[in-house]
Amino acid sequence: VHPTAARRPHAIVVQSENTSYSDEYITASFKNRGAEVTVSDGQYIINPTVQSFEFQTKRAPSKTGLMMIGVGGNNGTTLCATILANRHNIVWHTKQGIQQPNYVGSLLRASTVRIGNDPATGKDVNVPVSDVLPMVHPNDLVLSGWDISGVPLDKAMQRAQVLDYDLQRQVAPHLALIGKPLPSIYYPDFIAANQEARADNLIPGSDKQAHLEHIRADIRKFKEDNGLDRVVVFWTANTERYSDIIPGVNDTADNLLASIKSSHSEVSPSTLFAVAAILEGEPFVNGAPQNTFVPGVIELAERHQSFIGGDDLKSGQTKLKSVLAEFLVNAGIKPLSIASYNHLGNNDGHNLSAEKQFKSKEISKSSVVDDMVDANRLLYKAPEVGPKGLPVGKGEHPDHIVVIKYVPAVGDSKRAIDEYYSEIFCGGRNTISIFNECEDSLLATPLILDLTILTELLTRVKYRKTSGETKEFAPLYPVLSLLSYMLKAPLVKPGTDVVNSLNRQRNALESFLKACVGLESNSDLLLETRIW
Ligand code: NAI
Ligand code: DG6
Repeated sequence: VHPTAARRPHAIVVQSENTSYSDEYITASFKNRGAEVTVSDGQYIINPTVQSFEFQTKRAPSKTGLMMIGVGGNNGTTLCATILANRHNIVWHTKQGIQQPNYVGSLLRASTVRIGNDPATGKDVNVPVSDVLPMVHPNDLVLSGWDISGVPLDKAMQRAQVLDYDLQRQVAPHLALIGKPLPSIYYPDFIAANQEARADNLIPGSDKQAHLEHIRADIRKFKEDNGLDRVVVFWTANTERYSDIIPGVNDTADNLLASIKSSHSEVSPSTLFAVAAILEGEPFVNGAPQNTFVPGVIELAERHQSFIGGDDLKSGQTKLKSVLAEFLVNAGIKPLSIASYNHLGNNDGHNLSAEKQFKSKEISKSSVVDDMVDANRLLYKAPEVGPKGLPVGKGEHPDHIVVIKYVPAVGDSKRAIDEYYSEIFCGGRNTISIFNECEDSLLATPLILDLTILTELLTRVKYRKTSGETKEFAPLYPVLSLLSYMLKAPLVKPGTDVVNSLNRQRNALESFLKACVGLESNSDLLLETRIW
């Protein structure tokens, strides 16, 4: 057991008839309150609804492995090095002084949630988010992964040029023990041609079925060798181009499996990794923007009840945008244009300098303001209604452009400039310009940890409806939209709305964690402070 792994058995104990504890489970009852709204004669007719549920959370966190695809890249090596620095309590010298390892930037390990008031003082009581339910500690993750580049991780960390020299120097021997990434699959058509020089660590051949079996065997072996209960498979490799969605090829689970058998050219490496994880019953998270989750993958995940989440880590510029755009629209101010530019000089930037890979990133970076705009039809005109009563187009929307340029000199220190140009009172105009130095991999790494740890937790949570006929506890729906806070273009259950607002995403997550221990959702009503 690592020294930092010592944990209290019950960080939170809820004393209520809604919550019960056994050695194995925390069980909590929960009322899901909503409202059904219909429009009649220009009036909104609202019927409040309530459904009763129970959540059952297995208390013991799984012994969890994290297998990253792209482990030899900037994110992969930064994550491995910083976990090792935390685990071995490596401190290092910077020009400012001595630096301790930490998990700053992790929602789970470095932010808190309000759980109530101290009756003696009336003050809020806040606890670390990671204390609400039992979660894996990042130091305990067992690390491995694949990379098309065979450079061992200690050298790959140096190549990434992210961490301070003194940390690199001390952590290198620990990283060297992980050694060389597992060989991976490389289909040159999916990533930029400028990546070819890295591709020296490949699973031989071009038979996609054989590749799938190889990856599945890697996952099984890693699990067995390390006595793991759970392996989270995480794509933090290069951004791929979009795959074409072709009827008969990748539109259903069976067609996709057949296309893998026939080595169809439109099956991407990331889709193959997702299928391997699903067939092994292990969760898969996509940290990049491409459409790994073609319809056939989602159907396969449903069929195997295997968890998936994505797409694309939301680290710097887009995270700020999801807050700022919401702030403006919710303040009744109308953004007319959002112009987002950034330049960066790491290998991600090099790959994104190719048009098709840029396109994938452009799509994920552009969708992030849609729901805020759609929610305010006072500011933005709704779409016209067509002859069949259906909306035509998307309605009024701010102009929104995304530009990415590759400037090698700045390395991993991406510089992002955003201009928000808005209409204010009586035809006035307001311009907000932001310069944001996004230390790319240092912002992204804690998100990978949060996604991994939350994903593992969500595999331990089951639910059942208790209104009507009570059924057996069942796992959550395979698409883990509760991960949305960390993702630019959240994958959601087909047919349901995407929520991009960072506040709403966080609120959903906090409310869910609280519901699992029988606590009420977040309320800022604070009635006791408003009444005598
Ligand atoms: P990177 O280019 O440093 O690392 C990617 C690694 O993937 C490379 O080592 C490359 O050799 C490897 N790779 C490429 N194809 C592979 C395959 N088929 N199998 C195994 N390995 C493969 O990139 P970085 O900065 O680590 O980012 C990783 C991904 O995460 C990119 O897609 C990026 O767009 C995305 N991302 C990064 C964020 C950040 O702030 N760093 C934030 C949001 C997303
Ligand atoms: C250029 O934007 C490179 C990208 O990979 C980003 O660094 C990454 O997607 C993070 O983007 P953002 O918008 O969340 O800072």
